[in-house]
Amino acid sequence: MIELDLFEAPGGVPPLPPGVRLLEGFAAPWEPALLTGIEQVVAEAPYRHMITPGGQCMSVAMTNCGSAGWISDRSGYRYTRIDPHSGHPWPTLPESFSTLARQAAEAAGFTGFAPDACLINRYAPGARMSLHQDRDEHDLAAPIVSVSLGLPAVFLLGGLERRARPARLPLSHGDVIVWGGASRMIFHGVAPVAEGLHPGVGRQRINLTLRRAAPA
Ligand code: MD6
Ligand code: FE
Repeated sequence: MIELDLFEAPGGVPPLPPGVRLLEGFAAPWEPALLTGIEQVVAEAPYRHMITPGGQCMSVAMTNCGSAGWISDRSGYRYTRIDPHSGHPWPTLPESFSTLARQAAEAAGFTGFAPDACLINRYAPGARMSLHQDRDEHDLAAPIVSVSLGLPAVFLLGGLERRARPARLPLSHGDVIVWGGASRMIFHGVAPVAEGLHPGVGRQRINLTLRRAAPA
C-alpha cells in the first residue's frame, strides 16, 4: 500500500485543522494602508530582537501596537501596556489593522472580533520562529488574525502536542490566516525565510497578528 505522506507532499495546501482558515490574498488590497500603518508604528516603537526566557536572542525582530503588546525577556512572556524600550504606551492600533482583522474574522465565521493588540514580526532572510503556542491572551475563545506581507514563508502547523510533526503551509504576500476554536492552542512556527526581494515590501517578510489580549 502506498501511503501519501502529507508532510512531504510537494506544493499545494495541506488540509487545515478545524478552526484554521486560510484566506488567500485577502489582505493584498490593503497593502498600502498596512505599510503606512507599520511605518507609523515603527517610528514610535522600533523593531527589536527580544530575548527568550532561556536567554536566546530571537531571529525575528518585533514590535507592537494597540493597548497591549507582547514581550519576551528573561522573566518570561507576557502582555504589557508600556513598551519597555520607550517607557511609553505602545502606539495606537491603526484603524486599517482593526478593520481588516474584523472583516477577515467575519469571513471565517467569527463575528464581532475586536482586537486590542497587534504583534508585528519582521523576518529578514534566514529568520525563523520555532514551534510555540499562543497562550498569553486572556480570552482564548477569541480568534487570532494573522496577515503575511512581503517575502513568502512556510508556516509550520503542528498539533496540540509539541511532538506532532508539523504540516507545511506555504504563505504568500496578502494571505490571511484566521485561527481559533478547536485549533487555538496548536503548536506552530515559521521555517527560515528564503532570500528574496518583494516588489512592495523589500527584502523581508512582515507578519501582523491581531489579537484580543485583555478582557473585553
Ligand atoms: C508568523 N505567526 O506568521 C508567526 N500565532 O510570522 C504566529 O506565530 C501566529 O500566524 C498565532 C496565530 C497565527 C499566527
Ligand atoms: Fe504564534
